[in-house]
Amino acid sequence: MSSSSRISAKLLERQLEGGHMSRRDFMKFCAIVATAIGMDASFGPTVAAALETKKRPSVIYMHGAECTGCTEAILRAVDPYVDVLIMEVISMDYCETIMAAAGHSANEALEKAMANPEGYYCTIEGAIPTRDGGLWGQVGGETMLSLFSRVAGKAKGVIAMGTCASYGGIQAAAPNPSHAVSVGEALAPLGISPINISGCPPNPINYIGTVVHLLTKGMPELDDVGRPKLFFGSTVHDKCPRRKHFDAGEFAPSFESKQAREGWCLHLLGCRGPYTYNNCPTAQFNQTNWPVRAGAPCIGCSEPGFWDLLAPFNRDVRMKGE
Ligand code: FSX
Ligand code: SF4
Ligand code: F3S
Repeated sequence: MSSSSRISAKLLERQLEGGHMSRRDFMKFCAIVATAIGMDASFGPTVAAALETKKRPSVIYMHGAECTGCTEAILRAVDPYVDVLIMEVISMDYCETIMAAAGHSANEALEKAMANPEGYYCTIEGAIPTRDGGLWGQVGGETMLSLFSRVAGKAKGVIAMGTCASYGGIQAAAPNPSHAVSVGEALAPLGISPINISGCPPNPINYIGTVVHLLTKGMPELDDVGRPKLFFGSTVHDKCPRRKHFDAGEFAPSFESKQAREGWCLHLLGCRGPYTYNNCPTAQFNQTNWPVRAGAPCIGCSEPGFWDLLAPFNRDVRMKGE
């Protein structure tokens, strides 16, 4: 069984058990997220109490130029399950991928969410095309540039979800025909400086943890490219289980080699872990696996400019002398 079908099966099992959104699930969610944001799991009840004293904040989740992999990643979040986030912690009042409304009723849902007298937070996934006034990226006949300026401009806070929203991402790769830029760059004239949850896709725990941190402890400390240090404070290389082989000068000669399977370092096969800040080795994706453990090199997917500077898709991956 593939890991995605195993996760789907887990979710189905959970639905059949009718166990979602129970008090037990909520407390478990709080304990896991407490750990993710740097507290001991025993602080779960403290997180729960902090969340329970607040009305669930409204979140508007917008899609720009991207592949929807960020949403796909978060919809598959397991331990903590995403349904607890959506049903108990926040009120996801607009998200094109998961809402039933389409067409005019979707537009109406957005306007209604924006009219909420208590305000809302905005998450944007994807980059923003800016060429020709933004004409190359549109939603419902309005440019993403105009729409996101309207929505994010009124928001209480903005999270850029994924590397595309954080730094431009794949559609900003040379020659960047749509002049796609990050949320921070496109919306800087409005004074908007988002929290960047980078990764292509980002780890769902980094988004969930940031949302809960904002609601319970306020703004997390950010690094110099706008990412919460809690999740992006060390490099993939720092915590990599293949690191002892790097230190011993033991490098796998090919992906299919015995040495690669035995855990030798993938640096000479293009691994960009030493230049990449992310928590993949410790958080893993759904506590299941992550690229380097699966035998693939880190391509630096959480770094600004990775698509042109770090990713080895388009050239000889054996970088001699690195
Ligand atoms: Fe895709 Fe998100 Fe990459 Fe980008 O992820 S997984 S291209 S970061 O905006 O949907
Ligand atoms: Fe570092 Fe990559 Fe080698 Fe791991 S596989 S030790 S991240 S260079
Ligand atoms: Fe991305 Fe590297 Fe982690 S490619 S998912 S930052 S191992």
